[in-house]
Amino acid sequence: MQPRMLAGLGMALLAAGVLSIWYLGHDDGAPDHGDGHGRTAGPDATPMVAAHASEAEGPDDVTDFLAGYNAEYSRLWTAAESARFAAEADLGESTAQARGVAGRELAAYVGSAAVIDNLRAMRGRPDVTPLQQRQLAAAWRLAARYPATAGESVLQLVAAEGRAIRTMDTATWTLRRPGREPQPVTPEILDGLVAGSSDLELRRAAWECSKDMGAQLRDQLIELQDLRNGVSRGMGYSSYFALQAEDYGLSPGEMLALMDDLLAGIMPLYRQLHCWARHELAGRYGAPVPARLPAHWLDNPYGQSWPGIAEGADLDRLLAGRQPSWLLEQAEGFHASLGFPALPAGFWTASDLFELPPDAPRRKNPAASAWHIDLDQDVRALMSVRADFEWFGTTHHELGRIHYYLAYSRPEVPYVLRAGANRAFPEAIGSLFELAAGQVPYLEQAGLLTPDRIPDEVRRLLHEALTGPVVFLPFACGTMTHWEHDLYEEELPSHLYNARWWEYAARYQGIEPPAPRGEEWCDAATKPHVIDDPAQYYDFALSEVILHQLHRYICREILRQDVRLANYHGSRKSGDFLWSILQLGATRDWAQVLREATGEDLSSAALLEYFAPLQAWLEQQNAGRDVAF
Ligand code: X8Z
Repeated sequence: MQPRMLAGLGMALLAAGVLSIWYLGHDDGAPDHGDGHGRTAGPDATPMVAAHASEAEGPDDVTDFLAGYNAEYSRLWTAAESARFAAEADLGESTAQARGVAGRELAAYVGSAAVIDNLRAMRGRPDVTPLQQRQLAAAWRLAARYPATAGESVLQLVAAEGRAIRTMDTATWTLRRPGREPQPVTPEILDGLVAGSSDLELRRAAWECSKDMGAQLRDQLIELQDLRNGVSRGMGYSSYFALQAEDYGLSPGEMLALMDDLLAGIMPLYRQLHCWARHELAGRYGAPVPARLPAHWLDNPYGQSWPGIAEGADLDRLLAGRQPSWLLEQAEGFHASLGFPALPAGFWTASDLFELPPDAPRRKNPAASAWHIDLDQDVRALMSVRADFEWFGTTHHELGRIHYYLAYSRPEVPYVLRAGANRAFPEAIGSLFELAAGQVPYLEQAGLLTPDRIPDEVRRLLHEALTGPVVFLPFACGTMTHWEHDLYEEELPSHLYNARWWEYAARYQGIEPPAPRGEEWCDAATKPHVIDDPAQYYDFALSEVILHQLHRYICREILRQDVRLANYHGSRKSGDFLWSILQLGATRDWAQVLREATGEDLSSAALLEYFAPLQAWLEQQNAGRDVAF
């Protein structure tokens, strides 16, 4: 092997950490519910959404190849996920090494020349059945991330991703304030300095400090742009963005059109909220009302969320005195009341659910995650549940993901299609149950809310809009997705990286930097997903829109309740409706499934209906003001 190849392989070994998560993207390897007692493999009621049509056997060679592929894929996935779970539950070098090895073995198989040669020969053949075609297409996308047929380029890509991730992980942060000594800080210290501060000079220094890393990442992003596009084009895609968008069955242009359609829907509400926020913050900072929001006026350095402007009610007090285990019992009882099967016993023994004691011999990832270890009945959650309102919603979210995974863990769904209907669906389903968990009638039924403690609706909607989808979509569908599209599909030249980023921030978010940002910076690269979860940020936005469309259908057509005052608990019909979708996995086109389930194509209409009372209030607050930006 050429010395360069050895070096590359060495870097690949180091970067193996990249590989060990590549097959999940930002998804957390979520599992789904076990088919314990209760509901059988399929829904009790007539499915609202048809399962994929049963098919005549396909050609023997394709049937045999897919049988072998699915068996090997599930074997290697199980090993990779088991190692990844162990590494997240016991953070350290040895578990990270084992995770990297197992992740690399899965990547090596799905991207192997033998698999690619078979796929290239079989996909698109007229005698292949539709379900076989979906499996071949899914396998091709998996292969296209790190295809062995790309030879040295893949090693360079893996090494480059490893270097960029190491740059992010080892970055140092220095706060520079006029007339003061440079101060070494951490992201947490910066957050603490900014939250609640009206010192605009400090806020600007902190914001600029958070952008320093971009200058270090700029050249590495240029390399990643070239390598990711080169490898994707070798697999027949027009760009890396095209590879990622194919998960939705969309071309790059179609994905941008979908983003723009969602933005067109949300913009009237966003402009009202933006105008209100500009006046609120100008008052708070004693500054003139600006046409655009200066980025350092906001606590989040990308403006993707606007916490700290209008706080929601303190709902943690609702959980006072409850044990963390009660939150899990309540969440599982909620799903059982929908008719979902009980979780397998193994869930409760293999999961890692509560905070570790301070003297524990290990540390674990504190973020909540749901896991589908074997793409079958081995489902787990990794959490650190505390008795507070956020964890009340999170337990419903993660168990919702787990119910999703197990719903399609059935013989009719091949292993390679045991995934969400698209990348956004697992997050959409988890967040749908989280939304349901926060609804007043459900909280009252759970014994957490009494009529005297019901939070003001507009105040709650204002907080949800500022920290949720209304502020998030312009960033996710606008700035992030359009910029990453240009980076890959249009090969955005590096001397335009920053100009394009701030052009989009102004156009879609109405946000501008505190001072002109030259091309010596690379502010886009300071958003970690640009480096380590690339060209799929729209998943988060689509999950919000999907969940609201499902929620509105359930409320309108099944519960006959207000979308802001619903109680799913005990509604078997809601459970049957959702189960008919969940059990499909990725065996059918997501857009057809959503249209069949809700009677409409994906749109922001349901999301806007949910926030309608807030829009009316904002219009009243902004009377006489110019809402344009
Ligand atoms: O990256 C995430 C999750 C990991 S799946 C924490 N999110 C995006 C972000 O932080 O920018 C969730 C919201 C959007």
